[in-house]
Amino acid sequence: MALAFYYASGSPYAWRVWLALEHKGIPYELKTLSFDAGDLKTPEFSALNPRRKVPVIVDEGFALYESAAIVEYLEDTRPGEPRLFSPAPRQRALQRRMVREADQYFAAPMERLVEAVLFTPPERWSEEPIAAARADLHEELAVREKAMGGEYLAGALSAADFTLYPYLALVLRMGKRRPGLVTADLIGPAISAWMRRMEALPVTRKTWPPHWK
Ligand SMILES: N[C@@H](CCC(=O)N[C@@H](CS)C(=O)NCC(=O)O)C(=O)O
Repeated sequence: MALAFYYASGSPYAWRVWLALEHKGIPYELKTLSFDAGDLKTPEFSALNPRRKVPVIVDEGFALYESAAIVEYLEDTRPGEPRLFSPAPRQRALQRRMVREADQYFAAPMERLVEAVLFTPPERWSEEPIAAARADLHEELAVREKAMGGEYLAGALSAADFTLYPYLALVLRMGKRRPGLVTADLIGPAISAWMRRMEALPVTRKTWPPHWK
């Protein structure tokens, strides 16, 4: 039985898992849910994730939610190439640290921006929360920019890249909605080049959020 993957278009957390599944070449059955249709509020879905959020996987009867845990589970249960984490403990630790940093320091202001820009109609946009979230993202991106040494965030393409990329892609998308949000000073040259590299990957093309096309 193929692993079931519960997904919703536009969720950066679900996108991370989709990238991981594709990267590792794990067969899966995509179960696309709709926020608007209330698919996440059904008793069936609540039984899989009482928090009623995507992503969720069900692997041979084992249901798991929280995207970072899912990615680690995929690597643990399907070890070997292609990898999501380096087998070398120090490199692996750096990749895990970057996953944690993205979740801790980038996702929070990104979510505030989603609330302030995507979930608020333009006529009710408020400058203060948008500017504050943008400033936090700017600070975090400056840290990433300085740390950028190679083609990917930490050695070979890894879970660290699959975590930050969807977050940043969502910020860029919000920039299209709200002029002045994503200006040249927000993202440095090294991170911009990394974004283009990530964008060109076949796994990214394949998993691009359907409603963004
Ligand atoms: N920490 C969770 C976050 C998951 C999350 O917040 N998912 C959102 C979509 S981006 C969701 O399903 N929200 C439910 C809703 O808005 O009703 C993870 O990493 O899996």
